Amino acid sequence: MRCRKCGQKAVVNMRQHKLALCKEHYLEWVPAQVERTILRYRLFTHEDKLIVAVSGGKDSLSLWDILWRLGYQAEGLYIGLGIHGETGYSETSRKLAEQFAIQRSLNLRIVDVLEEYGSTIPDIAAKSNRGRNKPCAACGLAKRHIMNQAARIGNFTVLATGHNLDDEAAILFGNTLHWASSYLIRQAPLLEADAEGLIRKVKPLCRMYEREMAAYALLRGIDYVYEECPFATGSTTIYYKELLNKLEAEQPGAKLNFYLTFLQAKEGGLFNEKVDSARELLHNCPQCGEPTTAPTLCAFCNMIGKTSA
Ligand code: Q46
Ligand code: ZN
Ligand code: ZN
Repeated sequence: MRCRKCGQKAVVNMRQHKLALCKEHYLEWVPAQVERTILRYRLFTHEDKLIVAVSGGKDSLSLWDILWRLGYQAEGLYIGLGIHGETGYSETSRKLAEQFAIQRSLNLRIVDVLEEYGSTIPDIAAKSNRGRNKPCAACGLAKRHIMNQAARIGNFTVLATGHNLDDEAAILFGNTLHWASSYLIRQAPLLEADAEGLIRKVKPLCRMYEREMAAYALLRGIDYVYEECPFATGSTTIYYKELLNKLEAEQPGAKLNFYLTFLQAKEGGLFNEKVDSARELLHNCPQCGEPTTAPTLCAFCNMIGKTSA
């Protein structure tokens, strides 16, 4: 297999794009694809001040690397969840995120949940009855809260996350199975900051296959945490990813097509009449100042309150 650009030996073959590339051209191709997504969906410009949520995994670190190479102003945000597992998941991922930032002289902000709120995510989940077996609901709530708050306090204009095509297609598959219209309306590469105190959220890797990002991290020499969070095993999202991978093996490009035609249908007016009325009911949480629709304290402060009771 030869590189389509230079005829040298190809190291990556993408059946979904009918494209094979050598290392040098692959490392050029990926940032160019991400730039296309940024421009196509008007995610942000070079004037924006970005904060990238980094977990220490291949997607978020590669995203930060690409944004830096493309000349965007991007700082990192690492959230220490206090998840140990067998391999010291949180400790390893923090170390790799810090090492990545030092190597490129980039600024990494760290919010450690234990230091900041007195308990780790698994403890918060157990004490607040939000996760009997899995702390994922509490973890998701805490991450969304901390990301928005860090972005707002740091005067960032955009929060970028490393969701790739496989993540987005699996979420879309789940939302479609349940025809979860309120989620389908909001699933997009860009979520505008449409209320005071909320930050614009973007997913610049939404058109990149997980496999493409793994190849990018490997060829670029990015040292990332290989293990998934120990609580990720057995999740519905992973099951949907496996189903979609089976489909993709039979029909290369099916995943990308599923996601892109969904975005096109939305641009074409699907879901247009529905308005998200919850946005209109936002007020600021009296404890932390974050926007919330809850009647008094926001869901996060409520959850944290239960851990100290
Ligand atoms: S939600 Fe659940 Fe993830 Fe939090 S506890 Fe781990 S698996 S990290 S994306
Ligand atoms: Zn080449
Ligand atoms: Zn609050």
